[in-house]
Amino acid sequence: MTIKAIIFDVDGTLADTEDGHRKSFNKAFAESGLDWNWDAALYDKLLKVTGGKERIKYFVNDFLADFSKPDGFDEFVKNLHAVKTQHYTTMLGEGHIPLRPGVKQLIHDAHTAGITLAIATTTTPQNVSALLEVGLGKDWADYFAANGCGDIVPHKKPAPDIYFWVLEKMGMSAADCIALEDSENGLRSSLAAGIKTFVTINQYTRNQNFTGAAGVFDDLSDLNGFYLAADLPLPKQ
Ligand code: XBP
Ligand code: MG
Repeated sequence: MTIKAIIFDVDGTLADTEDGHRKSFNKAFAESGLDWNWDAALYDKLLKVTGGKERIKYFVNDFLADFSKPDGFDEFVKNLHAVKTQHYTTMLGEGHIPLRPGVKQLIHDAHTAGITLAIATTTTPQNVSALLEVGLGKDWADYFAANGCGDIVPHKKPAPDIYFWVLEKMGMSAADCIALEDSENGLRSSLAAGIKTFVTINQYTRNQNFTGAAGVFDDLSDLNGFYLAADLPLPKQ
């Protein structure tokens, strides 16, 4: 079967972003007068829940027994998260988070070969723009036939909703595509949509369960090895 499309997760897959997210959450907490601090060990646990707003709610509900929620808690979380997004996109705009090895080359090679590209992420659309504007240039969106982000679907990963949304947008079936993910939640999402999935691990996800993945790699620095494993007819250019 010829692969017609590659669907990319963003956080952890295109770039090692999670510590940037974590620091931006902490800046937003401090700026809002909250004494919350998410260190790497705690953040590792909080990553069980995808989506920044959902993650804040998970923290409050499961880790902060004594916190009395303000009236309009949803609005409170939304505002806190907007401050976080502001810090995070500023950090990206300053070029602090590069694309992972091989990612840019893969996108160029696949695009040149006429393979359709798409994004399926739980993160906020502004975050994707800020990351890829720096990583791929201001015309980054021209590479992607579908850009599935954040709140566009009701249920975030590990639910398959975002992948179904992207498949529909591309007008393709799951069998035409492969997905690239970095986490167990992401893998569950793409597999539940019926998409063959390859995983590149990172610091936060290396010990997760990747049963069902078509292949697990440290990263894409050996791009030709990945093309071979994924059966992609791409010469490294
Ligand atoms: C990773 C996530 C995201 C980010 C935070 O998603 O779980 O929630 O940590 O993003 P993916 P927001 O790997 O699917 O891209 O704060 O913008 O929600
Ligand atoms: Mg991810």
